[in-house]
Amino acid sequence: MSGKKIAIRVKAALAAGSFVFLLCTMTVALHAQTPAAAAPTTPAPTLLVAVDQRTVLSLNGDWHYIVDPYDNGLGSGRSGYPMDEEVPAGSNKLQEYSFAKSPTIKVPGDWNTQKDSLLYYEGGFWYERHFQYQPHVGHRAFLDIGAANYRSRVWVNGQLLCTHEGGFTQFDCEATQAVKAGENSVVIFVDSTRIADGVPTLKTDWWNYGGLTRDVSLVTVPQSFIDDFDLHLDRATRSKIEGYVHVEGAQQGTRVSIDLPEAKLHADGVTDASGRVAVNLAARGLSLWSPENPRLYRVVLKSGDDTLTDEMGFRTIETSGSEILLNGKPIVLHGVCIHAEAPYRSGRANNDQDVATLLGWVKELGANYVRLAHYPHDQRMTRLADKMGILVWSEVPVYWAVEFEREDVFAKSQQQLHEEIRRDRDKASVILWSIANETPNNPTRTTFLTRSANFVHQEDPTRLVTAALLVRGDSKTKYIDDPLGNALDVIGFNEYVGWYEGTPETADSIEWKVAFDKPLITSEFGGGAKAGMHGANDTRWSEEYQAEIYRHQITMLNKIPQLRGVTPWILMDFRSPVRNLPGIQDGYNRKGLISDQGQKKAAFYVLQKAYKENGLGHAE
Ligand code: GCB
Repeated sequence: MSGKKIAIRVKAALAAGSFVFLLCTMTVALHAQTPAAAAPTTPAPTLLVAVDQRTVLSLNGDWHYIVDPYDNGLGSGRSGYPMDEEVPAGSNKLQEYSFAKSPTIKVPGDWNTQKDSLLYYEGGFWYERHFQYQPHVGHRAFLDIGAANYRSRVWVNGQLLCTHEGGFTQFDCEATQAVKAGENSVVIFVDSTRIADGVPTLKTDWWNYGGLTRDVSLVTVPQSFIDDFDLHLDRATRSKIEGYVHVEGAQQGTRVSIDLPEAKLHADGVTDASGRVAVNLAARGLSLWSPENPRLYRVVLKSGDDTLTDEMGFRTIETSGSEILLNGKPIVLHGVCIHAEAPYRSGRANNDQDVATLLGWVKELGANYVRLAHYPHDQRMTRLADKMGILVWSEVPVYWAVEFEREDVFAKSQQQLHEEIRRDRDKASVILWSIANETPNNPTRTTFLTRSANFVHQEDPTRLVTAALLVRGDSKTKYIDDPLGNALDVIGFNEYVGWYEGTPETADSIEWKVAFDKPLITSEFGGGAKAGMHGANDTRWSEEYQAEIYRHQITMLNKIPQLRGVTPWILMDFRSPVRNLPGIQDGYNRKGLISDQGQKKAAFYVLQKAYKENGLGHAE
């Protein structure tokens, strides 16, 4: 990105054959509840993994809603909506709300694209529905929320269960004491107001889709249950599955078993005082996961009355000098960035069809990799990436200039990283955790993000840490030397030569100076085009102009020896409130290779050719 663009943005942002089970005594603290404890709100202490693999009571569907820009329903007494009271007909009681008489909206789904009048709405919003439930003796119940953007509070039968901040990560509220036999009420208040001390902060180049944007369900588990596990191939020999299983509420000595039936692997062990069993399982001969061979194994975990089944691939990812090694072999990442924007209908992508369309296009492009920008996407995305053999960069919305000087903002970002990693550490596709995008280069920022990188390395030592950095320089020389690079395993850098800076040919004479002997990924480049608009190669917004940028960029990027990956910006046009050029943008960022209505632009084919001919980036 150009210096000018940086300046504008920073300014704007200111306003385990032999099977061995070992008791784990040391590493427990590493995965304990540290980030949650440090968080500014009161995140529920339990975070369930692989909820999508459990049998749950789905609460998706129609919910009553009340738009509440003045937070009126948060008031006490008769104005408080959480009690979810309905006054019988003919009563003299004064009640100024009624969920039963209020309209309904779909969950999952952002509110903005479900009702015309709510397109630009940001603020408080109440959701309500009833559900039938039969509590099971000796079991616990959790309300699982895939994502609620941005701040939320959850009540069951008038009892406040939890609050949560962060719009793109899953959380679980324990409802064991609140649920009753028969009919139950659940009320959720979601507030999408952008806040300066939020993650992200006030300004983003994407739509602030509010609401319960992902699946909501009630999960019933035995008194003691598997809430977390990490199983991965060891980097040194690639013939052991290492990690742990954690059983929430387990007495010391509780038995846990692991089975991979297709691989005929079995192990069992007992929990330590913290409910954890360390895993060290000899697993020679596994068919390793890769884009060419996205082999998944059924993994069955059992402890007492709880059984959790998952589907997992096994592979290693590491770097060596400027190489990225997948299963020990150099790999080049041919990718594209994706926003969680629903094709054809706009709004947040939230169903199987949405993700199948997006990742289908990725395959058609000839890519083996995606950058899921700029926040964790729906779990369907990483599940499907696992199945399709698409490698993934996953990110938290530490975007542009968040308030790096604030410790509570650091805690929020850390909480989001924790929630993201916990949900997706069972996915072989995910190889990179990105801690930030385009952040200003200053010591406060560098300290903040170095702490983030250290935190991620601690939480997940098996994957690589990256960030999309800005570059500096002029139209002749560009420098990739942001000191944050020292804390990263892989350097991502964004640049918009030919769009925000110069013309497509400007790329021809640029020399790149790189301060790190680490793998480089061009995490963004590109330019806008209105699908169907044709013109000369130098006509802005034409498909030809965008295609020309791609041609020159490909030639330029191939001159950078450490280049090991690219994710141009972006697969599909997406809504953004900062893109208002009438007739061209109309509220959409038009840098997609495909329009929001699925029309492929000329640049799509330029990139496809480069990928199919293996003509972009080389491993040594
Ligand atoms: C960027 C940002 C991305 C924007 C893109 C653009 O550098 O990382 O979020 O959407 O540029 O289109 O300007």
